[in-house]
Amino acid sequence: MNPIRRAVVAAAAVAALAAPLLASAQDIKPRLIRFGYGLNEQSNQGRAVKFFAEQVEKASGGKMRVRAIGAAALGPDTQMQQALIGGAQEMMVGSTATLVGITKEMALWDTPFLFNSAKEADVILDGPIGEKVKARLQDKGLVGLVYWENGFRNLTNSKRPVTKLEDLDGVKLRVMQNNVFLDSFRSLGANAVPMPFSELFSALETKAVDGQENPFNTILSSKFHEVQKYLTVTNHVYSPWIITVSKKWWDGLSPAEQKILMDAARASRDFERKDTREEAGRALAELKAKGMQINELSPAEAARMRDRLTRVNASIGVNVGMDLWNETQAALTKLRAA
Ligand code: TK8
Repeated sequence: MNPIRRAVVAAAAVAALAAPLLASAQDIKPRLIRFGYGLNEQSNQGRAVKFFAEQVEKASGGKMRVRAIGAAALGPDTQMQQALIGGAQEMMVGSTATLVGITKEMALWDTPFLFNSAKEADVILDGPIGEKVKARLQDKGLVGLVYWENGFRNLTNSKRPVTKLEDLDGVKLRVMQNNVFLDSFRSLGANAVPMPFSELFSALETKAVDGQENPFNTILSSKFHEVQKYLTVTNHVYSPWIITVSKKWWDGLSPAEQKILMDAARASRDFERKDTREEAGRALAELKAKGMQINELSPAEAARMRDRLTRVNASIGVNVGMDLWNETQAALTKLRAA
């Protein structure tokens, strides 16, 4: 091969190698992603959003930038959901429970005592049932990427120690904007009031409400221990968070850009669950050290509470659809037998 021809062949080879790289680089445009969330920056939610942002920036060579906006600065969950649907905001993470007004199937996750362990939650949420529920968001203008762990919820209040059902009588309890939670706590005798999370701290502080329920992590990171004296370990329901994207915006992304977001979301899920579980493991002791009085329920009282709470199950089944309900129960039975 003469030198000229060799040079031409070499140049062609370089071009052939570079072509896919160039194509994918063109497929990734400079993007600014407004990513909203409800808790503060120091929370497990805040840490995981930061992790997600770093993954996206790394994978896109700095072209896709995530602006993480916490503490409900873009509004409570329901307001951000509408901003995503309208295309005024790109992404968010929040409770599945606040999505029930958009996708009724999300209420499946609000079923009291649905999961016995985080392991069960992972299998069902990441499996076909979780995918099916997530997919229902699509025709409502949202794309669900992955579920994160909010966690098992526990009860706090400033009025009195709750060690039996009757102690909840007349306790004014903030719940999420969700009928299953409303019905659940009304059936326990509490005076349940729906309220966005962003208003909760000051409502507790001013005693507009007496109590609330959230995972240990959130009680700690939102400093509820400063305004709540009593904590009862109820673990009454496992709460997921879900990352959602504006479908309007998502549909305009290239496959390469969508892949970057999906990969980062999956990585953030693993990071978030690990981080959340580690924190939950020490949060209870920390809350105690900060002055909260911790009450465990006797097995008999736990059973009474469980019995009352699971009375709402029949209506959840009807509401989310009996097929989905039965499929979930069957999957859990199979999982528990394994
Ligand atoms: C944060 C909320 C929170 C939830 C609640 O935006 O509202 O009590 O548990 O995590 O989604």
